[in-house]
Amino acid sequence: MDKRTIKQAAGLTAAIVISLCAAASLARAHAVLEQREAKVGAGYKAVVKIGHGCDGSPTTTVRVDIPEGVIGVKPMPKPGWTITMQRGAYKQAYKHYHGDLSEGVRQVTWTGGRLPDDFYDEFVVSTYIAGELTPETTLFFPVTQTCEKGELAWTEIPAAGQDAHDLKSPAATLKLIANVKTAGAGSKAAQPSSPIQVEQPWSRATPAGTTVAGGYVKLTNTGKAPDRLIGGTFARAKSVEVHIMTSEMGVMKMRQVPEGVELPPGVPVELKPGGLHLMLLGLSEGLKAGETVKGTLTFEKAGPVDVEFTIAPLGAEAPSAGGGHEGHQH
Ligand SMILES: [Cu+2]
Repeated sequence: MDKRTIKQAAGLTAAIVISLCAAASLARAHAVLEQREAKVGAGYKAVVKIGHGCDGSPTTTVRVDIPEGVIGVKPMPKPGWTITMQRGAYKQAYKHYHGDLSEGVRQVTWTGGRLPDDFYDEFVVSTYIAGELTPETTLFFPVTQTCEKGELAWTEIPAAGQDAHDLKSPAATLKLIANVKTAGAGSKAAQPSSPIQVEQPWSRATPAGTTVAGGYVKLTNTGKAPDRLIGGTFARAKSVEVHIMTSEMGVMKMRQVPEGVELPPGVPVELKPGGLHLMLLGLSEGLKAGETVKGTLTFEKAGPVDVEFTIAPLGAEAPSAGGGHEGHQH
């Protein structure tokens, strides 16, 4: 809010002051991305919108920092502006169309132009959102706008648990979403007609203080095309991962299977203790035998399917279907 607005607002009631502030912050809109949602493992055209100068002064430089995991960066040439790119190493290698990338463009700067305060412009970069990034997380694109007089740094990134709305000059945000292909005809009605047959998802009662549990289920792909179990949700868990237990030199080891579980047509696949399983991570409260907990299973093609996990007794090797199987407990 500029000084003039503060003076005007000073004599008014609190309610009006609040609405003036809202209007003022809208007028001084943040540097934002046109498209604020992007799929992981897919191309993304980042369009940075600059809607005003620095307190009336024309914009002469726009600099965008490229977040980790945004790869294959290529700015679109912009008449009247000179584009410079700073390259650097990524924290890890990312899969891209032509093989792994471990370095690339980390910053793009447009200079030499002049964008008067009364005009609006877009600064465009073609990118690819690495498939290794996690859906339902947010990426931050810090944008620095230099003007003939002054500078605006839209570079604030919220700390864990902080609301981005509380920041004075937040970086542009991009929400990541899962790259789930729509399941054939009538995607809304996909669930009842999902070709994946789901048999009794279950988990086990957890000892006191445990915050992880295994999730098990038998899946049969009754469709004609292969599909893949890529994850899911569990009402009482922070996140769900696909894991496998393997015996290496007689020692049981567990590792994540980021590519998920292949479901070839017609072949039943069982997630069970000691093998493939869902890892239910960050449980908000323990699981008790006899409970049911809601969740979803997410398939690459069939999409998300709502399920209910039944909780079997501690140490059970199979779901307690109908309650008659207690004798199998070890
Ligand atoms: Cu596990």
